[in-house]
Amino acid sequence: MAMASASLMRLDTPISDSLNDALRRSRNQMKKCFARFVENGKRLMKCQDLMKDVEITIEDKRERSHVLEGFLGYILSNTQEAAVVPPNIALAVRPSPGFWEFVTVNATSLEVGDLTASEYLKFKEAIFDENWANDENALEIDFGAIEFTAPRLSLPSSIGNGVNLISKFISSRFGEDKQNVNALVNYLLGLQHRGQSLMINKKLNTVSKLQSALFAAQVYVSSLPKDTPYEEFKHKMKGWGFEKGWGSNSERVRETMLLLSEVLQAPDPAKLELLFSKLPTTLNIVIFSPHGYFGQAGVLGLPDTGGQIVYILDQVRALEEELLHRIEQQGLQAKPQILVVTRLIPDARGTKCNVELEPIENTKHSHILRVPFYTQNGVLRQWVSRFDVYPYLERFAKDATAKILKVMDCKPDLIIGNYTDGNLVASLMAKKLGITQGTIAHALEKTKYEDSDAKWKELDPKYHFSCQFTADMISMNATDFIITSTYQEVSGSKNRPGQYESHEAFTMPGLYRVVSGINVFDPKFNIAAPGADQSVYFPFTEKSKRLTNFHPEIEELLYSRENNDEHIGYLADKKKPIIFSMARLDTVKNITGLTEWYGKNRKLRSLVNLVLVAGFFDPSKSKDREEIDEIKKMHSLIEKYKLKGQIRWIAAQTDRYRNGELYRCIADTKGAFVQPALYEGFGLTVIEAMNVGLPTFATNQGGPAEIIVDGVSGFHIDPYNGDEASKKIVAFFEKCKSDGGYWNKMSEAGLQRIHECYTWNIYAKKALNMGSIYGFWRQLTKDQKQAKMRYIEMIYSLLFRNLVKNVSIPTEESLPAPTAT
Ligand code: UDP
Ligand code: LCN
Repeated sequence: MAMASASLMRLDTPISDSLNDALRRSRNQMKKCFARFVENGKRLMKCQDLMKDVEITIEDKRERSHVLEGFLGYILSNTQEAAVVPPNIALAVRPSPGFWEFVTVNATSLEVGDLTASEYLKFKEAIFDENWANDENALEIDFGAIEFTAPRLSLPSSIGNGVNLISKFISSRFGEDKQNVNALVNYLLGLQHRGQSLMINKKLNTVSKLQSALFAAQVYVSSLPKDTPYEEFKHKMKGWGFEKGWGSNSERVRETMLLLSEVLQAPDPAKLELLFSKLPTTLNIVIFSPHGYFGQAGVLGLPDTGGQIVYILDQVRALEEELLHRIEQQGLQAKPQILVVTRLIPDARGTKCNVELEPIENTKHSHILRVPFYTQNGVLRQWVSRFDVYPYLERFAKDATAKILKVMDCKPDLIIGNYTDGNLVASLMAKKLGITQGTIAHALEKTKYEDSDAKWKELDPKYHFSCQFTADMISMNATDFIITSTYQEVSGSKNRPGQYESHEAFTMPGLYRVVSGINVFDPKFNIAAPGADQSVYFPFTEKSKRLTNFHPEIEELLYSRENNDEHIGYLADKKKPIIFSMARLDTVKNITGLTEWYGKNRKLRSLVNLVLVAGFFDPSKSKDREEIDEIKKMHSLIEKYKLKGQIRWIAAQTDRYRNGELYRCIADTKGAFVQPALYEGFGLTVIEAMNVGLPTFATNQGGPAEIIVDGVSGFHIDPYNGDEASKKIVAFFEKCKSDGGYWNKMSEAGLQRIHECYTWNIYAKKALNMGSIYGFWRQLTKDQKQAKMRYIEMIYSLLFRNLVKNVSIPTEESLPAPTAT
């Protein structure tokens, strides 16, 4: 649940006046409705609860739609949450993404009052902890109070377009004050590689000296044949004060010089953005992903080890390729280095997670560096859940920093964190070394669990959300830029707040109240969607590329009759199309939900078989709390709905090449992929399935709702309405029966969507441009950043460190028996 404080976005005209009028016009009905809201006993109501009560109270359909047609309907349908504290009801209204309004309505008099975010949160707290709500000195966190001069976007449609906006802000600052142009000269003077200056040296330490030298040099390079190598005229350049990095030949040098001259003369955002994409600002990158089993083989599908690893490894390959391309164009001989830093797990269970340095496949210079977690007793040997990693992170950050500096033999230019733990460690290291930082969440847990903030005390023993949300808030604020996969990740959709938006204002009664945690209108947000490795996930129609060597194994995997360690259940009718899903066996992935929908829908069962790749079958072999529950649930559903003969449950699969072929074999059956998650941050399996040409049904909760255009490039399903979801799947297969071309049409439309929007090359270009431009922006705004960092340091030292003490550290004995993987 998120809402804006005074420093965040509100509508120009407060809603209270119009709401007053609207309530007056339907006074009798509304009195009954508000009385019901109070009487029904629910203290924290969601939009659907309010609507249900209205439906019960105003029974006559025509009368009801008359009341709801106007402003009242608009307010109630945009209310995300209502805190009922009789006789008042406080409404948190979200008229559009990122915009919030708070009002209170007295249920007896229907009197309306405006509320600030802080006041609204206090109402809400009263439901959970009355003393805390009344404590005048309860801790309030307000980043908006520090950032009151920071530029903000104003249109929801601009959210996620940060680089674009930052170029505009920089341009206007150049226009306002020449001092800011000097900052660019200083930035260029700071560019270096292994102690060697790049672009310019100290000779050109003022704007006017740089402009004059650029003028002279451009006249000279323009007179050279276009392809003259830089080496042939580097002495001449040095004479003016120029160093390497302008381009590999005279033409490129001329282009870059012209761009800089134009920017110095009259700043223009588009030219500025282009200039920064050409500067040699980034040669060495560190990417943090501490938790997991992080490896290149044998780890996928294990608890906590899914898309984040796939994403990072593909990301590294794409970034290295783009870096090599840029370095070549810049005329440098440098070797880019990318280090993915994760934890070293001595009990590696057959994986390479106990190896300190491992080259990354299909790259030239990139490595995984593993650094152990320490406890008082020495190195922590075993895997721990991502929810329990907090006690080890501070020491990990320190050890990792020392190790990285040694392995790289220089400071990195950019640090990118992944997920809560990686982002926190990245923040600690970036602060220590003064380096540009980017963060990636993959998924913020807060929106995955209903009321996870307000009910934190209940959930903390299992999930340690007090640590997680604090760590997330620290790194969201410390970082220079944030990469997100979709728009919805930042600010959601019309009806659902975004993952970041849910951190704008929230409360954890008894701990702290956040009135401004992150602002989704901050220009640090950038959407750069990942892709899928197209050498692995290519269309099933590309017959010559098909990995037919896997076919006998896949045939066995899908259709053999016996149960073994890899599969249970069987498919009696091999001719039916298959609906397929593959995910970690987390509650949120809702694989059990899909099994139940299938079990309940006779028609669906008669049309298709169900194949699932997920987790293990033996709960005693799992170490993960949620996975154990889900395994048990799967077995009971198979029993309850008598699914044997129609379901194949396959254990977690670790070979992505074979998985790629498995998706294609499912496409051969003219089947479909179903992603039923209760919530999905992005959803790489959705992209993988679409890349092979498998028609896809995916959850409407989260990233997939944006990846797929419903009914055009696939289908949305509502995971909270299984009957409707399974009917939608039935309708598809029935239509395929009556219309011979329909399956192919949907398959091709999915592929088209992928090619237009989801490739790694587009991603790498965007990410490197972010590193470059935000590196300069942080210099330009360093005073404000310093003030904010001080605030963050206090939160870290006084809050976070204490919260971490509540997370227990496992002893060897407390762990279940090792899992045979
Ligand atoms: N995956 C896999 N084997 C499994 C389950 C998943 O290889 O048993 C892969 C899947 O192909 C995808 C990733 O793990 O590449 C899961 O990513 P997604 O974004 O769908 O979900 P996450 O696990 O990150 O929440
Ligand atoms: C984590 C998730 O939960 C998925 O939704 C994403 O696709 C994956 O990371 C990669 O970003």
